[in-house]
Amino acid sequence: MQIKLKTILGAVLASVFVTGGAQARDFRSADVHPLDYPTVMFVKKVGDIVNQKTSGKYNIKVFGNSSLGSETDTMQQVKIGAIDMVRVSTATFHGVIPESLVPAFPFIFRNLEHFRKTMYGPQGDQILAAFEKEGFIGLALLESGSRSIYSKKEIRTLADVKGMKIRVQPSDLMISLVQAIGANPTPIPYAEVYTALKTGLVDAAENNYPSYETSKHYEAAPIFSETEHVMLPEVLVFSKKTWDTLTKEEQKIIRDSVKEAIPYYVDLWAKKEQASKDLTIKAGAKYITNVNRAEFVTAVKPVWDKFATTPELKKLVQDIVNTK
Ligand code: GTR
Repeated sequence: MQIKLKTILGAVLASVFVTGGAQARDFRSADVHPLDYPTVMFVKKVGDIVNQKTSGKYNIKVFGNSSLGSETDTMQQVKIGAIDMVRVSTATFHGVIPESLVPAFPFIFRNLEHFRKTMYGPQGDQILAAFEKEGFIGLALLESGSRSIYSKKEIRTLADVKGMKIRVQPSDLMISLVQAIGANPTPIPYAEVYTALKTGLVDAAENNYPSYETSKHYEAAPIFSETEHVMLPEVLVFSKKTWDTLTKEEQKIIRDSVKEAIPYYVDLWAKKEQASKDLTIKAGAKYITNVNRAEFVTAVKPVWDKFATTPELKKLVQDIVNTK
């Protein structure tokens, strides 16, 4: 706790400094991933562009490796303006912003192209706009591959996961998803999952290739079974508290810079997925591809009905499904 307080204090002190007479400012952004992970590199890139467009007035400093706290902690700190920005999984907002649930509906995206058309398109904009009423400025949704289950055993059928203890992100939807496939969900913050797998607190976790690799989860759970049950996006948000202190022009610069950096991220992400897969295979991980996905699709269908609770959410779901 003391270490965390020190880090936060350091972050606050580092955020305002004086260069050449004009006051310059670093926005502080949090991430759970290491500093060379695509989401972190993306936010740094946004900072470079903002810096250039504001002639050095603003930049972004990213605090990675969960150093400012878990995704839930940092989301709350952004709400009160103690941190300016955060990049988290949209799962972090499931209990706060109902629209953020929809892209986590299991198997809602047919493929990456479908994801991109909707999440970088009108439905993504609708979801981002919903953040504002809760004190956040939604800046970008980002692709994050698909999530699959990994453990010490091979998973091909529903029978294989029955009764397994599976770590999930702290989200009611993710809990329901794992219950729907007949397993036992355990919500745990990301930074604690490695130990949970190592000690046997859980039998399995689920994530994409880059997280599987960089977190070293593959050491404790060397069999990655491609269930591909969800493609939920990452999200970058800005604190409305800080945002409201900026001029309209500065706000536009930040929004434009985020848009400009997305192609850089998409390229980085594709390369990282491949590199992570290669690295884990070299380290001894095994990938199971012949999963009976149809069984999983049927089992998780009730999750859609449970979380599409209003006419507005049902319409958002339909708009995504109907996008060809
Ligand atoms: C990763 C995601 C993180 C975090 C993590 C988790 O894919 O990028 O933001 O949510 O999953 O499972 O906790």
